[in-house]
Amino acid sequence: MSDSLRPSAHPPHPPVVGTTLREHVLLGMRAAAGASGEFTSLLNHISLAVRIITSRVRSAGLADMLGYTGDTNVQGEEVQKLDEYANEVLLSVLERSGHCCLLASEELEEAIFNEKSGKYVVLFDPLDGSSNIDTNVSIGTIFAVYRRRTREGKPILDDALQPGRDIVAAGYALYGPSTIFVLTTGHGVHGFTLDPNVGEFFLSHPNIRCPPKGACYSANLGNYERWAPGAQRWADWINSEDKDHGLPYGQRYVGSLVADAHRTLLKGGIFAYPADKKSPDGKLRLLYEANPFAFLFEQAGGMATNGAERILDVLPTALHQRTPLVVGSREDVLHFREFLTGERT
Ligand code: AMP
Ligand code: P6P
Repeated sequence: MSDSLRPSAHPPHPPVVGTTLREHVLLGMRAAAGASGEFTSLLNHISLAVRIITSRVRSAGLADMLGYTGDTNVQGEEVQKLDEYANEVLLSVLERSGHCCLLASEELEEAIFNEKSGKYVVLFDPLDGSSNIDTNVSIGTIFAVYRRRTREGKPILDDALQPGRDIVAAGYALYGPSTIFVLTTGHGVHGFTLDPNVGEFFLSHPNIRCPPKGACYSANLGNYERWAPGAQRWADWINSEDKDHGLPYGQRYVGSLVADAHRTLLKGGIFAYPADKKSPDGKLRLLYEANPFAFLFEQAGGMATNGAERILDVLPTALHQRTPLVVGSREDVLHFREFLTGERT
């Protein structure tokens, strides 16, 4: 048995560059006392769905997958062909896995329940950033996995409405120049890059840590006039000249949460989508956008807030509820919160 597969005592599954995602997940199973293999199989099914989506995203322009289906989704947005396709792939692969008693997607108004299936709940945004699809800008898939709360019988909506702190796995795929799969199962954050010639993900970013402070902020300043005064003061501050605090920060904004959050996770800094007069509850979705990234950032030493409280402590009340989202380096997110609460003016 190769070293990379040898179960080790601590830490649970030490990452070794060159390890495949499959091997990494297998090490995690061996470190989880009493694991039946269902969770491992579920993660491998999610990886399969992402690889299938990748193949279509890569050839979208050729496969006449650009443009719109003419439908609108539960969010009232025009559905892109790739959105629909990615959603279908995830639903099909996860249903066939036999491990999911509940599936919920940004593309579906209602959750899908399967009382004959397993003990896991998967909430996902099948293709985030879809407005960028036709301009060949990076897009992504985001997911969160929970254990069902109800012990037996029919799963219920409450099984999906769990706080992010109870996540058992969270991750995303970023369909950029390469496809990267970033995953946490509560033992740190690890990134895997797809080798399209092999069809496997290989560990390329072991133990991702979000730097304690960054030098870049990511926000849609087009919303500035609609922001609360505290958020406006934060923006004025971070754009001001103050060499002692490394100001002004650079500004980067792709408009795809997965791309902006991934850069912030690796390089540090802050991504902020505050509430505004047009979106008083925020624009991003709590269950399958904010919570997965909040869990990932905290696992990587970063921080995630809605401006008032820790994102992972928010008790969900509806599948598609929105939230303000501010994630990034601890120091940068704390500064934002100080402006929003008035501690800093
Ligand atoms: P299972 O019996 O396979 O459903 O696993 C039970 C629990 O053990 C899961 O909910 C995880 O918390 C943990 N676990 C199992 N397999 C893994 C793995 N491959 N990586 C990390 N944690 C795991
Ligand atoms: P805005 C993409 O449509 C998305 O849902 C996220 O991926 C992204 O962070 C946000 O909306 C961008 O919103 O209002 O800046 O275009």
